[in-house]
Amino acid sequence: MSQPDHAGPQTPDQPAADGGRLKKLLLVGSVGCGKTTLMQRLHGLDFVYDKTQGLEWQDEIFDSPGEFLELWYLRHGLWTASTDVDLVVLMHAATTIEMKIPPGFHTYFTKPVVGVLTKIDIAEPWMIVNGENLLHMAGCRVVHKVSALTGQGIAELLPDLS
Ligand SMILES: Nc1nc2c(ncn2[C@@H]2O[C@H](COP(=O)(O)OP(=O)(O)O)[C@@H](O)[C@H]2O)c(=O)[nH]1
Ligand SMILES: [Mg+2]
Repeated sequence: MSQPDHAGPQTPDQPAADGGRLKKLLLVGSVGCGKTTLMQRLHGLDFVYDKTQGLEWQDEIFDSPGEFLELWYLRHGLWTASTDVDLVVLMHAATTIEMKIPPGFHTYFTKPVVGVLTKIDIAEPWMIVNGENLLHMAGCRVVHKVSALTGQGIAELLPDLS
């Protein structure tokens, strides 16, 4: 897969979270929805595209490969990882129209979930409504709309992650 034009290194232009304030998080979402980029944003790291190959963690954030969600036979890896966190962050890219997270998926976990809709900087308004609905169907009562790249919506997200 070729690297996208905007692949790093590129330093976030807004202050990121103080990693110490974050709950222990597990980022869950399909391939390319923006999990690793969000983690880099939250840690204030350079944006460097790097396909997540396995469960990776940095400070308080567990980053999972999208395949753990998309391939049912790998899904148990998400459940196992979730036992070690405070909060599961279910993520979906607004630019992805189809449902990637099964309806009611929050019941798979014994931990609270929060929804994060990414890529709102490049999505049409109807895509944002669609993505929000998909995350609500997945069981997220609260859905935050963000762009990990521009930082839009991150300040509003932080209190729910802290
Ligand atoms: N425009 C835009 N691109 C994003 C955003 N988040 C991630 N990306 C891009 O989407 C691609 C996949 O992101 P990545 O974080 O690796 O996805 P992951 O597979 O869920 O970890 C990369 O090229 C990112 O730069 C966002 O909020 N807005
Ligand atoms: Mg990744």
